[in-house]
Amino acid sequence: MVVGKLKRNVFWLTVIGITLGAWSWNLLPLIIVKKKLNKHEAGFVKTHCSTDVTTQPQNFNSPTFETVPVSKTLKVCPAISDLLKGKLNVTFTEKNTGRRNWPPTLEEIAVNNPDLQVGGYYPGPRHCKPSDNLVIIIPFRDRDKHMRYLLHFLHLILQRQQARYMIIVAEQDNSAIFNKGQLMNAAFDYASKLPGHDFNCYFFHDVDLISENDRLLYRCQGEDKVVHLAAHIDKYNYLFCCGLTVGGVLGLTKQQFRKVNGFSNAYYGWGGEDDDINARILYVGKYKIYRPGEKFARFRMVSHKSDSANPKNPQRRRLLQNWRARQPKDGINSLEAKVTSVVKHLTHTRMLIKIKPEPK
Ligand code: UDH
Ligand code: MN
Repeated sequence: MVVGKLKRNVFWLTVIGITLGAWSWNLLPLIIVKKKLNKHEAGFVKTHCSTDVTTQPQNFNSPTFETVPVSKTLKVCPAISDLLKGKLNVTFTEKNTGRRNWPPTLEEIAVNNPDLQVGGYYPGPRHCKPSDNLVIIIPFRDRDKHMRYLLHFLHLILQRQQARYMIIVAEQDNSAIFNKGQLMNAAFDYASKLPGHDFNCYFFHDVDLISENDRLLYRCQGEDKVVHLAAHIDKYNYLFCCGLTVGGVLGLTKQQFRKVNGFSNAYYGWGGEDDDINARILYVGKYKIYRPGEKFARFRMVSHKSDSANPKNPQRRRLLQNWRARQPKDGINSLEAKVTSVVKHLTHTRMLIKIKPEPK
């Protein structure tokens, strides 16, 4: 009798044991999955509000998903950005890039620079305030390929330098002899009056020059000196070219450019306008010229022939001799060029400019 009761108890205990064992064994994987899911979801919920956590694994460190607090009292960006790379691979040969179209199209450049705003305006990094409000002015006609090289490299360089900037391409609207000074003065006039902006630093930039190092800063250096960046160019074996000139890439503050009355409007064809503003800078503005050392200040020029509608100006030496007499009334205060259209691309603002015809 006692033995029979014992047997029955063992039987029921075994049944209960097996049932409990099977139940917990079945539950175990569910508990593990649940734990994993909770951990996974927590990350997404906190960082991204993503809708589909299972099919879209995201990189939490991706800058696209970074939530940056919007603050009106941003700190000034550090003097040297920590995004700089140093020496750049500047090449104009397709096969060195592994890409099919080189230089990239304007559309590709826009896609590569998703933070650009219409008109080629970059408002600066989200977490700090750039020191300058910078404009890059590019005198231009019929150098489409050069422009795409420059826009490709320059946007990346300026954004790594944590600049706030706009790029303006100042294009002559006819096939008459080129007048670089009038184009650059007209673009300065436009940019300096643009509502909603207060641009204080202007770099005048040949379309065919590309900086080989992003440590060369596109930045104004105070009111007592202007900045000449393009002193060492591969085409001239990186020798400081041509003695006096400030050609190629030149930066002035708004105040400095106004003080010297901008560029002369009188130089038609190649040469002279840079020597002329060099004299204005030294003797009217009494500014120093800051030239960063050759270690960083190195440029490549896209190779080109001289343009038939930009022949050497035979008058350039004669004009330069009387630069001082002309300076007070030849410049931004006497500009007669007319802006015929302004088109705002994502990558740049394109101005078409009708220059004053050359006096006969
Ligand atoms: N520019 C144009 N289109 C022109 C002429 C000039 O866009 O038709 C602009 C452009 O920004 C260019 C700048 O003006 O970079 C200066 O003109 P340039 O590049 O012709 O001047 P550079 O001093 O030319 O480089 C030297 C003469 C080249 C002769 C080469 C012979 N091997
Ligand atoms: Mn050139």
